[in-house]
Amino acid sequence: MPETLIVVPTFNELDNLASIVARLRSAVPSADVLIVDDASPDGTGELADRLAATDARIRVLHRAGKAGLGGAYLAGFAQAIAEDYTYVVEIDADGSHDPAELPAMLELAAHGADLVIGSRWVDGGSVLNWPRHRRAISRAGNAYSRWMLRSSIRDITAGFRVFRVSALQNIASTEVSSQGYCFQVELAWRLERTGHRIEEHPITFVERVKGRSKMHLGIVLEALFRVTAWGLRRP
Ligand SMILES: Nc1nc2c(ncn2[C@@H]2O[C@H](COP(=O)(O)OP(=O)(O)OP(=O)(O)O)[C@@H](O)[C@H]2O)c(=O)[nH]1
Ligand SMILES: [Mg+2]
Repeated sequence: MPETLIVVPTFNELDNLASIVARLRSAVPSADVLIVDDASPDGTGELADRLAATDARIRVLHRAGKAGLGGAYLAGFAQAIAEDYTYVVEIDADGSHDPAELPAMLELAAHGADLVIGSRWVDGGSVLNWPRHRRAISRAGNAYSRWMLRSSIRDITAGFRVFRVSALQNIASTEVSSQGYCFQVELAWRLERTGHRIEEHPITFVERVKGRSKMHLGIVLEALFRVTAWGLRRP
């Protein structure tokens, strides 16, 4: 039975993809890598095909156009479920998340965690090269979500994660509708609410050096709006 599928969503990551994939392959050689590219105009999809052609553990899912991070991950999760993987990993392609942390995160999952979050905001975690306003947005977003959703997760917006596939199946991922940070909040909160075991592993998050961020005000506002709505509806 295949064990671990690493899903790498990409949109215009031409300068980052080869490096992150090489680092993943050396950090967790037994894991399979699925690149989910949304028809990046810069040629990231073609580069992904070339990487896949030289390595049987690398595959590419091409989607027709930019349809958001949430949808890209749901497509990757569907593949992990269909092919009976035990764990599925989320990681950014831009180098912000260090693949060298994955063995420790997978170990926590092997010891029973249903979701392991690579966390910036627990003891030992940190962020490198973020301007003050990015830190403030992340900290405030986490504090607000913890309070509004009565969550005890310190970094609920984090995008570096290991999920137990069977736990994801439990929360009917087809109903997950949000994007961006909100997608991450929604998944973690649903698992927490339904009694799944969640652990946070401290990481050092490094701001991307190459390529452009896809973060924008709309993503922050969506999260604010939805977290508020979920919190108010909470029984
Ligand atoms: N397939 C796909 N990938 C996406 C989409 N939007 C973002 N991504 C990828 O998702 C990952 C995270 O996106 P980033 O632009 O780094 O966003 P971020 O990490 O929230 O923001 P920064 O910290 O500023 O980099 C990267 O690997 C992106 O290429 C999308 O619509 N489709
Ligand atoms: Mg990033």
